[in-house]
Amino acid sequence: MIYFITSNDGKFKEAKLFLRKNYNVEIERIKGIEVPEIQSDKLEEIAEFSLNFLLQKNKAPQFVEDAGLFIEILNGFPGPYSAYVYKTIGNQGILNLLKPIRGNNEVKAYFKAVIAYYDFKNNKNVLFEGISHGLISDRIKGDKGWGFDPIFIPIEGNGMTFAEMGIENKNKYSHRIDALKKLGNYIKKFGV
Ligand code: ITT
Repeated sequence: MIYFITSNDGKFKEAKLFLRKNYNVEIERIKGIEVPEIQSDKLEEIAEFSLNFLLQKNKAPQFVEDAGLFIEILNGFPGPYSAYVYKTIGNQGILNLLKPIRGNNEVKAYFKAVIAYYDFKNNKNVLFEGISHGLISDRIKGDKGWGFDPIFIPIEGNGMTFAEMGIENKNKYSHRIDALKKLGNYIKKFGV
């Protein structure tokens, strides 16, 4: 068993389903831990900083994940600031920003997730990265997801947003799963 420390229910559910089904790995969550997040334009730095903070309190097999949505025409915005931007302007705010500049063109974007895992056996941090490429929809579509799911259409998703496809299908294409596969394979090879 390993801990996934996150305040985000959507992330936790997706990871739990995937790791149990594919790697027979159980994850648990400790609620109520306030993890400070540094301001940085690198997801890797943010994730590792949070992990190191947790390790000072509890040396246990555990991981954190930092993720963001990078929109090409906005030079990668909101990227590492995604949680803040989602809270302040939300999906409609992103669509409003894009409206005057998108014309009839596709708006390319990708989600990226970085997992920072503490390998208890070998007493070291290991990072795993995952990416999902896609497009930003011109309107909000679907009610099955969370965060930016209703405006993100993964390349392989037949035109559906993550929020239209639901967790099982989102888990076929998502950045989080891309990173979790690497974590799962690492655990398979080296144990917990
Ligand atoms: P933690 O406690 O794990 O940090 P958080 O929600 O603050 O939870 P992040 O700092 O990694 O997570 O912020 C990532 C933001 O990017 C998140 O709040 C969403 O707005 C967006 N995001 C990341 N992955 C997403 C996904 O799979 N679907 C939809 N939105 C996503």
